[in-house]
Amino acid sequence: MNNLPSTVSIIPVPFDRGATRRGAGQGPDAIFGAGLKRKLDALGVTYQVDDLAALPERKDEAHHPRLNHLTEVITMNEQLAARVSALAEAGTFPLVLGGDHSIAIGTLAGLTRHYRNLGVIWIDAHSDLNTPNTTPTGNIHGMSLAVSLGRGDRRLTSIGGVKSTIKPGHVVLIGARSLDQGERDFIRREGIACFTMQDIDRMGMFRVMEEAIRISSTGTDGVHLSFDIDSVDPKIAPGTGTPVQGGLSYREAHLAMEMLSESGILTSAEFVENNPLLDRGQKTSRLLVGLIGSMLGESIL
Ligand code: 6HN
Ligand code: MN
Ligand code: MN
Ligand code: MN
Repeated sequence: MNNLPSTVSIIPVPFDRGATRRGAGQGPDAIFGAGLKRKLDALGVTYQVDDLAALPERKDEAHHPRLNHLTEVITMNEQLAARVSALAEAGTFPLVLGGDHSIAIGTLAGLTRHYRNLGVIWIDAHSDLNTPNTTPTGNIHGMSLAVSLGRGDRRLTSIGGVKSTIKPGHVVLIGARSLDQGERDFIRREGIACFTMQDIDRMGMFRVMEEAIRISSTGTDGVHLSFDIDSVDPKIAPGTGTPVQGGLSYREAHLAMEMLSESGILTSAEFVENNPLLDRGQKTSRLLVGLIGSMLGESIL
């Protein structure tokens, strides 16, 4: 079974101002260093590498309470939204490499300029549903999904200009095990599908993914995968800034990617929060290359 997208547009986003710990900005280079191109070549995937790397990192002059590095986050995400929107419009499969998870704001803003009813599969230890009113840290990588649902500071929700809004019923969270109180309230209030680690323990990853694929692809015209590497257990993926124990196993993560590949529903993806400064050798970057391979059709047999 092989549902390869026609052309994959790889967009490296060397940005880490949405998080406290620096280092995720070196995530894209580390994924290339761990053999991403070799993997895609071996799979026969047609791809091009886009260049956002030359982006100026604008200095934040003002202080924004509860919105750390707001200026840099806006500058980066406006440019990312424009690129992603153009690449989706051209009919390619945007594959965004982070970078911290605040870049999902730009990715999703770009996609929703193109898709009117986008489904989102969000695999993460966290839910990134904070707003300036609920955030415990002020870090924008903990707010990106809320922003993409139209909640939070207007300077963030307006990124990407005229676009459709993602509907809470088209979003699926997988792997959650560290939620802030405001995020729990958000999930309940909006009725967002959330498969926690406990659900994965009880149902098994196979059934969870069947449900996630059904929910995200029903009534939608595209499905985006937002994969935060901290969803995987830190023993297997140590190179990440906000690790939480009790995460996905190596096989659970791969099974999720394999099932997404077989389903053929994905129209874009991003892999974020890879921090090579915190990695043990290339362990986490290599895992990411493997997961991207599985998502793009690599099979065991
Ligand atoms: N991520 N909930 C915490 C916060 O600061 O809002 C952690 C966020 C982590 C974000 O891993 O993408
Ligand atoms: Mn199209
Ligand atoms: Mn995240
Ligand atoms: Mn996370």
